[in-house]
Amino acid sequence: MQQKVISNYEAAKELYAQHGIDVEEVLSRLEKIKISMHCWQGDDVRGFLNKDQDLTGGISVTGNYPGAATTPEQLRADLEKAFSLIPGKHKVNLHAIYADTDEKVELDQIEPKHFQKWVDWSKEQGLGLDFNPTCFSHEKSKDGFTLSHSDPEIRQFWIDHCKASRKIGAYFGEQLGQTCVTNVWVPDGYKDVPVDRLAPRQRLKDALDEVFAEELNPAHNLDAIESKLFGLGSEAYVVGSHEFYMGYGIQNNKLICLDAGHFHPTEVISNKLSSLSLFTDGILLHVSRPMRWDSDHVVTMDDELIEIGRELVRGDLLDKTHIGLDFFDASINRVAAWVIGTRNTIKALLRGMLDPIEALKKAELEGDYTTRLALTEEFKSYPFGAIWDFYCAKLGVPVREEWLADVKTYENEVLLKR
Ligand code: RNT
Ligand code: ZN
Repeated sequence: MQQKVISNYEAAKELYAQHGIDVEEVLSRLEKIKISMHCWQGDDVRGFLNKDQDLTGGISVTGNYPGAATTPEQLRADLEKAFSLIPGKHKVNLHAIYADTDEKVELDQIEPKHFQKWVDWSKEQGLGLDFNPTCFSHEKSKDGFTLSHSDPEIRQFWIDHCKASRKIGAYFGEQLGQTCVTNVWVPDGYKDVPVDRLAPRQRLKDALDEVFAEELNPAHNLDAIESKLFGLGSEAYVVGSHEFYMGYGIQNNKLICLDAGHFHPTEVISNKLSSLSLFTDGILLHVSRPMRWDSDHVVTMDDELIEIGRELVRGDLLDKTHIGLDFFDASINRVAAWVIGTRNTIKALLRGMLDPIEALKKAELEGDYTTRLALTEEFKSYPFGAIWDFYCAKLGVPVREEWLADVKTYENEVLLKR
C-alpha cells in the first residue's frame, strides 16, 4: 500500500478518535454491508429474453454510448470489471428478462434452471443475487396495466410471472446461502385522470394476495413491493402508490421498497426510514437520483445520499435494510456508472459512520442546536476521504480516481470492440 495512503489514514484516524470514533471498528462494520448492484445499468434495461421488445413501463433510457452488453457473458464480464473497482463483496440484482437460456420461454413459465448460469457465476464470484419479475417491455403490458389489468387473463399471466419469480428468488437464496430479495414493481397507471381510482387498486391488492399466497422460507426469499408517484404515460395516476404499498406491506409483512426517485421533488426517502422502521421488519432501498421527469440518474454524493447514509447508521437500520441501486444512464460508460454510483453509496455509509453521533445526539437533547449545527458543518470537511482511500487500498481496489484508467482500458480493449 502507498505510504501516503497509510500516513494520511493514521492522521485522520487520530482526528476521529478525538471524538470517540473508532475508525477500525467502523471499517469492519462497513465491510459487512452488501450493496445490490442492478444488472440493468449494463445494457439499458434490455435483457435477453425479449430482446426485440422496446423498453416500456414508463421508464426510459437515454444516450447511445457505445459498448452496451448484448449477451449474458458480456454483462457478467462488465459486472466483474465493475466489482473489481468497488471495495467489498456485494450482490447482483437481476430482472426476469435477464434469463440466460437458449429456450424460448414465456415470463409466466420461467424456472430456476433458466438462471442456473447466473447462480454458478455468483457462487464462483462470491456474490449474492436479488431478483425482480419484469412486468414491462412485453406484449401483455403494452396498454400500461399488468397485475391490476381489468382483463382476468392478462392479470393471471402477470400473477403467474410474479409467482414464478418468487420461486427463482428462493432458489437463489437457497443455492447461495444468502437471502434473495424479490421485488415486485408494476408500471400500472393512467396518463390522464381516471374516473375510478379504487377498482384498479382493489385488483392489484387481490392479485398480490395470489402472488404471495405460497409461503416461502424467509431465509431464502423475502418479498418486496415498490411504489411510484408517476411514470411516462402514467402521469395522472399510478395504481401502486406509496400509500397503497405502505398499507399492503405493513399488513402483509412485506418489505417496502423506497426508490429515491419515486416521490414528489421535495419529498425524500431519508425522512421515511425512521418511520417505516417502527412498523416493518425490513426495508428495501432503490438508491437512485431523480432529476425532473427522470427518477434514475447515476447516484452522486448529493445531500440526499449523505442523509440516507446518516439515517441508516444513526437509526441502527443497517441490519433491517437491503440496499439496492436503481439507475440507468446510456450517455456515459456503463461500467463507470456502476462504479461511481456504488462507490458513492458505500462512501455515504462510511461518512455516516464517521459522524460524532453521540455528541450530536447529546447536543440535540440538551437543546443546544448551535453545537448541533456547528459540529455537523465542521465534520463535512473532516478527512473521511483519507479513511476511504485506506479502505479501498486495504480491500485491494483502486484508490481515488485511479479506477477510471482501468475503465478506459477496458473500454478500449473490450467495450469498443463489441
Ligand atoms: C421503475 C422502478 C423499477 C425499475 C427497475 C428496472 O420506476 O424504479 O425499480 O427501475 O425494476
Ligand atoms: Zn426502482
